[in-house]
Amino acid sequence: MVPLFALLAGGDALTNVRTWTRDGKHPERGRALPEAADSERTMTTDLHIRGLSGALGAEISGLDFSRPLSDAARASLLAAFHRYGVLCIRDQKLTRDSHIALAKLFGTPDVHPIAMGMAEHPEVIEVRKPAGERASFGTSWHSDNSFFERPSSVTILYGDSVPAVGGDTVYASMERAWELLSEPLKQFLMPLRAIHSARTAFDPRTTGIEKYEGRAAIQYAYSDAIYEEVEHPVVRTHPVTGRKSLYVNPMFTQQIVGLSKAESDGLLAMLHDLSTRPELTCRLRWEDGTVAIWDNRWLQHYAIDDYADFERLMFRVTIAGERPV
Ligand SMILES: O=C(O)CCC(=O)C(=O)O
Ligand SMILES: [Fe+2]
Repeated sequence: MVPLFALLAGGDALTNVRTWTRDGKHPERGRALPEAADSERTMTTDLHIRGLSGALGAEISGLDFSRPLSDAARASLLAAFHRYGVLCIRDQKLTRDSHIALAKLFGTPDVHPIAMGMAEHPEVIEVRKPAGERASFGTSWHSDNSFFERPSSVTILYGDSVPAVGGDTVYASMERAWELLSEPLKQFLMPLRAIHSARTAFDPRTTGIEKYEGRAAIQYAYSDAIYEEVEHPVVRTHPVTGRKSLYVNPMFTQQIVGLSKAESDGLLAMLHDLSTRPELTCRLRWEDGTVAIWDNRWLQHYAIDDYADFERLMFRVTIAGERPV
């Protein structure tokens, strides 16, 4: 695994993020996910952290990704990442190289088999949405690349130039979704596996042939990868935190193995409704220079397509993950 994650494996690194209430008392809430004090300003050794919602997500200040991070800043960043799931860091100026260097804190960058990387930087996907067009990249609920045998663990997305309003990204906690299920349903889901494939999202007949013919701002490569199928557990355990989460998403999960199509469709639809309730979400508003870092192993996200008149340019790197278990 990634050596830096090993820092956290001992379980102590979360103590780098010290959360204090306004009256200076440490709130002992007895649960692993964001504490209720998230709505307040919280302090770490190096960073200021502000929760984005009661469920997940935090905005962090005190970091400059154009220079190497100190060991303490790196440990605090990783600790906050595992606690909040999605981190929002503003006012950064990332080059493609510094973006890749930042991504490497989390592991080895993927080279996507379908969405083409940049000529000089194959690990970086330029996500450009021209003015006057609808957005199409990530515009429904999903966990990045869950159709890979080893789905992307982490995504690092950089907002280069974004509209003044619109184009937010919404995240949902699939750990909270799992925690909220009844015991009988948990027991039923625990041993199940599901088939994931890129075919509905990337089939040129649904996603548009022009992306495969170099006639669109975003470029896709046509290959068998679009139609391959992989099986993953419906409930997975996070390799670093040990916490469980639901691991199905409407973009890539095709069917639960062993159930009829009708049973699977019904069950997936119900799980999807439960796991994207507003109470389980947070919403990230982009500015030029915002970096978002999120964990695909316990989050889903949705890129909101509400800025047709405006251009939006993002750069994206994902990290090769592990086989879900
Ligand atoms: O453009 C966005 O806000 C997110 C798009 C997306 O789903 C991704 O980069 O993985
Ligand atoms: Fe995505």
